[in-house]
Amino acid sequence: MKKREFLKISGMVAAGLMLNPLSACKTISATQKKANGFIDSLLQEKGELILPPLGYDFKALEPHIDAMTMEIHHDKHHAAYIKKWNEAIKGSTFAEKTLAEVFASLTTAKENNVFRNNGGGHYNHSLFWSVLGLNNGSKPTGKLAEAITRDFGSFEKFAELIKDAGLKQFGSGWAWLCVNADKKLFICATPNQDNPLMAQIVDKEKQGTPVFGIDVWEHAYYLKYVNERKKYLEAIFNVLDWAKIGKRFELITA
Ligand code: MN3
Repeated sequence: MKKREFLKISGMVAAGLMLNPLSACKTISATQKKANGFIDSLLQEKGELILPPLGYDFKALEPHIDAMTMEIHHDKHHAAYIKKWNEAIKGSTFAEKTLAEVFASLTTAKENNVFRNNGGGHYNHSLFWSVLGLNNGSKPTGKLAEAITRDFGSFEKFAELIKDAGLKQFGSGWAWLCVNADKKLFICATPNQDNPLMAQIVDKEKQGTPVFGIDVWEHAYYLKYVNERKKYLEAIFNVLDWAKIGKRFELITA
């Protein structure tokens, strides 16, 4: 497929996903659905996947996250997860399951690895792209701000805890802000492309719905920050779009 056709189709698919009603969230307003974009509908995808567009320029997060990193991260790394998923999904036992169902039924069995790594890779990155944007030093507001204060004491304490989770994740992985079944916020980290939706893979205390995740794979920061993951984690706090994250939090706790 030519690049132009591919971009056109990806755009059409993303637009289609945005228009799809969220079956599990019938009480959510149209404004909320639009604001949250395709990310929740993403869990309803089945079978072959298409790389979703980034939604902004590669240079949009400069100087905190450089354009080259964003381009390689989206166009090479994320694209590779999709390619490998698509090669494996045809005729597999997961072909008729939604991404949400795949995550819930994945086990640590070796034959699950291709779906665990590449399905996780697709969802985790799609969520990551959807919450990034220059925040000009802003902080969470509204219900998210209240929940952060309630569950962590302060925004500063929350920031310290999630950066610490990212820093201490040995090797590749993700640091997450999640909500549990009681709609309380918690922070955790998972290795590789695992995520808190993989209920049979992650420990019980890490199971929940991600509000957002921070990619701590070296490919997310090595070009600009080399081996200094701590500096990258500080930089990420300049590009967490709290308006988008706040809307997503309200959607998943509604
Ligand atoms: Mn990555």
